[in-house]
Amino acid sequence: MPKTIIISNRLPVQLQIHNGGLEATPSVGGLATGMKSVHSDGESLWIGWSGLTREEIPEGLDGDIDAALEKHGCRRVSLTQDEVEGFYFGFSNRTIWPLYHYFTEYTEFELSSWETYVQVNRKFADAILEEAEPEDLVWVHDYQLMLVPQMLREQQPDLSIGFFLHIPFPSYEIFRTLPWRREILRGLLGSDLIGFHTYDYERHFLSSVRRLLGLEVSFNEIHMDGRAVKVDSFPMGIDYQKFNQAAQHHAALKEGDRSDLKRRLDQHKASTPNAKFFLSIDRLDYTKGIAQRLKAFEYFLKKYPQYKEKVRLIILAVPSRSKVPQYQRLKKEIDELVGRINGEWSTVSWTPIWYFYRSLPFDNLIDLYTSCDIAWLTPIRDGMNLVAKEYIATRTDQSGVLILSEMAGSANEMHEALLINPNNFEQIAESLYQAINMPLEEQRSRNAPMQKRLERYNVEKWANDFVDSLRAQKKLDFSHIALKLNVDKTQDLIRSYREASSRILFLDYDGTLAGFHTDPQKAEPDPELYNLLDALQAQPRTDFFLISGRDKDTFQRWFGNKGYSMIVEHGVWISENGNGFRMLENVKNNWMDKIRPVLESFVDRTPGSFIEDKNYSLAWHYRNTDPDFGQKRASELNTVLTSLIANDELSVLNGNKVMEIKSSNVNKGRAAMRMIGRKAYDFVFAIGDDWTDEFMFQELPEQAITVKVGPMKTQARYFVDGIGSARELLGRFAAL
Ligand code: GDG
Repeated sequence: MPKTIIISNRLPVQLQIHNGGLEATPSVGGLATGMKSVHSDGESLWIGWSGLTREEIPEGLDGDIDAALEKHGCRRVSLTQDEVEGFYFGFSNRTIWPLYHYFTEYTEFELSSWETYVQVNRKFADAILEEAEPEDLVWVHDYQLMLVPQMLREQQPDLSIGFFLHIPFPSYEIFRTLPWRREILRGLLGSDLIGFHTYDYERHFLSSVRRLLGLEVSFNEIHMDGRAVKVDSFPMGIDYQKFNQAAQHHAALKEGDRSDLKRRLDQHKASTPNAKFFLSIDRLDYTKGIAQRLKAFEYFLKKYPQYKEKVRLIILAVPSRSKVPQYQRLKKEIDELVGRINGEWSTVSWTPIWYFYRSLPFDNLIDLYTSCDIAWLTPIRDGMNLVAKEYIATRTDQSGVLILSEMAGSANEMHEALLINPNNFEQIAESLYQAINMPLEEQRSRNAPMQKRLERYNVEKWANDFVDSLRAQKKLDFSHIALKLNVDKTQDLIRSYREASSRILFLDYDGTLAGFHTDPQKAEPDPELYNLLDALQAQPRTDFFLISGRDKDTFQRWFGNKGYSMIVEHGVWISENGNGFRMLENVKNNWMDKIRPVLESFVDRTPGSFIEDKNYSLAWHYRNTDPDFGQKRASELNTVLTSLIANDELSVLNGNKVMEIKSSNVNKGRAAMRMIGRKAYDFVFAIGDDWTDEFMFQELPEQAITVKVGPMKTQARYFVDGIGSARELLGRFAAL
């Protein structure tokens, strides 16, 4: 039975050696908590680092470690101290983590860390390859393993590979500063499906792919190496039932069965019934804005002194990455801030801040969630923030107020919370005031819809959605697009070609026989292409047409003395066997003076774009513009033109980085149909790469062999990878 292989830096259990024996504790953190429920059911294997370096493992303990991990469905990747330094504390946490959270001032670019990152990613990939069968599904998690998908793809091209990024993907302007930006993108693109928490992260990623790799993105799919990579957003949920039921269970406990923490919290509540508890829970990380929260708390106390002795801030900061200097500095800063604020504001009966620097057991976490009136979660940047969701899930009576940072991914789904900008202390103070004074009814009306959503889109649904989407992507492959011309099918084609008594071929030029050039006039034919076309021309049973949107003068210059047959400007002009061009369709061009100024205004405002003036059509080229900007302008132009062209006489063709306006009654399909009607052809073939060729693919009879160049959505029956394969196929026809 195919299995799911989950792969992340850390395993869901952490091993520690205590008094010579092994101790397994659950890992803290969003990823481990979330995926645990997925891992627990079904056939699945989790591969990751155990938390112990090679050097830390006493001799003879390896077998016990493996056995302990196997009990949890886990397999470890063994890492040395140096590898953990360079890969985890180095590249992952001093380069990627700060960069992706927009902390550029903390970002270090160390070649040696990068090299270790590559080496360790290779180790993870090798560990997967040892276990993976071709039918298995591999789900790679997070920023520590961004090169793994490509490493797997190279070794096992048919594997289903999904990748999910748990942190933000930054805007292009930030991402481009990374010296290894292309390597990272290529690493990720080894996947079949790449998931992000929000659409913004997805959008940033696609923009970087377009700009840095120059790959074509159509909607949310990237086409490369004959594969389609899908990019989508899947906002991660929580195990709602687990949190909700734990809260219900806690509420039902008799006093004697409650935890010490809960009893202390209850005592304080009882002694000052109107007092409010603010709760802040995070890993101790500079992205979480804990220091800013402390300062904002003090600001609030100064602004609203009436709340002195009436509010208390409970901070749980879970130790994290304490070997990284910024984290050590942050810890010191927070210790000092808590000390100073408590020192300045405390009274005999009141300490404004309760500060826990440790990881608490799950039940204590529930005690905190259920006892605090206001959850104050205001990260500076956060991929998602599951704590916000967990807080809402535990509010079984629907009371409680969530103050949430706009910069957390979860803010996209939790509109009913009080959303704030974590840098705006004034707004934070106002929100705290509003939260303290919010009537219970309002609290409930805000929390109820959030609970409903969290219950429905829980972590299981999230994981299933991702896995279903990955399976669908793999199954679809290109069958929805066209069949790839494989070796067998090509043999069949060659046979039909050989056996046919009369053949006709329609060959598009740009993007099919020749590559694109920044200046279209420079995309002239090379000697190899002339040889190929000459050979086809010499075959007595073959008629072929170069069929193009280009102007007739260019083709006359390039092919005029060759005697090839040509159809240009999408079917306006035809030249057969070296005779001059004549009009094939009767078309008007009196509309051009009206449309040209519109295109000119777009040229002025879109650096790099230009107009190609043909006899019966106008084309606006935007290949040389900034890709995102060009795309944006193209859709703007489309809107403008659609409103200008109110009748059916003109149509707009969206080609490959070109928009062309021409008479509606002219297209390659119509022209090709006129040609095949003139003789009884028993082999009809058309090949092309863009939208203008789709007219041929649509209109030619069903038995025609239609071939798209490039794996894109098409009406053609087959596709080939690129110009090289197109020429190779024609070369085989020509050799017969
Ligand atoms: C990354 C992204 C994204 C916390 N303290 C204790 C404890 N926790 C648990 C919480 C929660 C998890 O840890 C923290 O999750 P977050 O989402 O808030 O944050 P990160 O660890 O930074 O996670 C984040 C996440 O990945 C998922 O994709 O949301 O943006 O940064 O589940 O309950 N659990 C226990 N004791 C604690 O003291 N038992």
